[in-house]
Amino acid sequence: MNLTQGVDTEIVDYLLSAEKECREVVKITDQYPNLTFEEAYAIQEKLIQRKEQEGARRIGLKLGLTSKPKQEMMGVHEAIYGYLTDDMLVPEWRPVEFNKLIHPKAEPEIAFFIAEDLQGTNITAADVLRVTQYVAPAIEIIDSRYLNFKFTLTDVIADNCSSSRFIVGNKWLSPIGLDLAGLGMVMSKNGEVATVGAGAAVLGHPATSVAWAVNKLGAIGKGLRKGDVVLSGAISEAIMFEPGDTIAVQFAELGSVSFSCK
Ligand code: 0L1
Ligand code: MG
Repeated sequence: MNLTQGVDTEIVDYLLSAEKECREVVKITDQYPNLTFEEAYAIQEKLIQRKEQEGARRIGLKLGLTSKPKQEMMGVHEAIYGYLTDDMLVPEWRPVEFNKLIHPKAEPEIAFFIAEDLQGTNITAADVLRVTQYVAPAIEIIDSRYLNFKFTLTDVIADNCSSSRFIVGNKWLSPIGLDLAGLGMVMSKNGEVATVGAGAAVLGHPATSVAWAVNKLGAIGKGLRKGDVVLSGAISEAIMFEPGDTIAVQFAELGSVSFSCK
């Protein structure tokens, strides 16, 4: 450990107050340049535990940096994971409140609903699909707490991978028989096409991405639990939005999901 005792708690306080007060802050590696991935995940865990102490419930997992272009941009070869809590879930009919966020961006995702516990270190995409009751269209709102959305990998891991909100559409399908890699997607802003993509943008197949996270968790004795929801990773780049905007994501076969911002 490079961190002296109590520094992890200070960092958690720093990031949580930035989130609560909706203000961006200088990235933590400016002060702690030698922070390791393990330490960053330990800070993330402490941050989620603090949210739990304050009443939030852990309801699943999210994957980040799952596209090769984004990994190359960050100079990394691996995805990252963070946790979803119940207060991040926005019902589709409720507007997203801009004044509770810092500099949000929306990205299209496929959500997995997990029907059985899944833990291990040799988990495959087939194992993930076997325990997935439904997949559904989703939008993740990422809102890095760092100045100008600029950070290193350790910064973003500690910041729970920029997690902020997510919205799930109302069409839920069994993944059996669905070509999730070939599934086309169009994201629009106020009716204008903003980005397009297909499920394969997520590490070749969204279930491969979920399997990667389960194996990472397995290495530290953790796993997915029955009832978890998993956001498998962005299918295209994220787009900015502001009050008055409506973002919609339309999938072939899997239906659509949208939100309005007020
Ligand atoms: O969910 C994501 O893909 C975001 C991961 C963190 C990187 C970012 O904030 O762009
Ligand atoms: Mg995401």
